[in-house]
Amino acid sequence: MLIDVVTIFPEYLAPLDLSLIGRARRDGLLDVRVHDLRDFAHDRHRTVDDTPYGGGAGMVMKPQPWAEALDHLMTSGGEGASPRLVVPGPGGVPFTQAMARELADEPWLAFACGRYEGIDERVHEHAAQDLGLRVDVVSLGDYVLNGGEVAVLAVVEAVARLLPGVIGNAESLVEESHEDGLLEYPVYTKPARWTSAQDVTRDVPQVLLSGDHAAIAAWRHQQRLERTAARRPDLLHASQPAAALADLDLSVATRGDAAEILTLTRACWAPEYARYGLFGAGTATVEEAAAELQEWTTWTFRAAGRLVASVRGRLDPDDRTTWQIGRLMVAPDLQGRGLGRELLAFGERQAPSGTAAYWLNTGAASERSLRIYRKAGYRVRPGEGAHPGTVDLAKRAAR
Ligand code: 6GU
Repeated sequence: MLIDVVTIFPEYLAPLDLSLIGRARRDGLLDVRVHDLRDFAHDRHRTVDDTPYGGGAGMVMKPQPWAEALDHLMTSGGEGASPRLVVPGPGGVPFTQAMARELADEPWLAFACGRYEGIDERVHEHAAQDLGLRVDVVSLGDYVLNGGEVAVLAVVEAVARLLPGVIGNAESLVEESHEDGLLEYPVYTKPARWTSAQDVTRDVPQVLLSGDHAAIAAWRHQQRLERTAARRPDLLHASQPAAALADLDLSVATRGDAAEILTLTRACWAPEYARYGLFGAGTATVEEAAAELQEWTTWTFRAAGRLVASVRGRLDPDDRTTWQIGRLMVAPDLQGRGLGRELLAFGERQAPSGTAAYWLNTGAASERSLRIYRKAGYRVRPGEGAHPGTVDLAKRAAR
């Protein structure tokens, strides 16, 4: 792969001589050429920027040096060859592992590092329309850097490590965060028991020492789900097509569903946890989630295999005429489509005949849930509910 970088700070790209990328360059897997934009300015001060038309803070990079730099790149490739142009900037599309894979398939990439307030917009048009380049403005994330150079270092590293031969072990590419949409599991090395200078002893999780490969794989998968739910709930909810309850696959939950139910619980309750600082409240572990499956009947609804909704019910242990409904959950990306209301009606229909009342419990400040329940005919009982910070609601059952 050939990589060209145009910048006013060529020294900024020096790290590309180091480590895996440096070795890939020496091995001939990768050719990186760094160009000084000022070499394409012709005045005595090698000026590359000027004040913005329309006013505003800062400086804008002039079209002429950029156009000449790009024209120069075009003549440096083979006959008919042209690079794909990547322009790093905070206003770009988010750079992802998927884009890294896409860029890794290109034979030639060029990076245009903007500084100041950015590059004159006509340079983008010139590159796309006059030179026929594919141009992607790419952002590392929602924060502002001083220029594109650091972003180029990040993008080149993410791309170069995907090139055949750059990393020895192909498996180490697959088994990692973002390659399959989940974050990585926690890792440990020797010693199995380690004591810090503060005299706290910590053991490596027992399962990793067990030699039971299936158990280890299951534990790691569970860790990945929990981490992703806690740190990146957005990754668990890639947008789904509209769904009504009838379109989803219904089953009664068993032990094997406990981990996913816990993940759904966290995803649904994360906003409440954040608002009330309750993190860690409620069901904490898969074991607890599995134990609760024994005390309640839990129904799961899946779309394309993914658990997207769930509800549970049981007769009140202290009053066998009251049907308790709980954990009414709809995945965050499917909320606001009436699924919650449908789920509640479904939960009521599961009550045995002879049920005199339905009972629910929810966060005292959970406006969205309370609205759904009130609309469905539930009334809030005075006083605190079954758990701190909650209220109980009830509704007479039609007999
Ligand atoms: Cl790619 N460039 C700049 N200047 N700022 C950024 C960025 C890129 N990504 C996030 N912030």
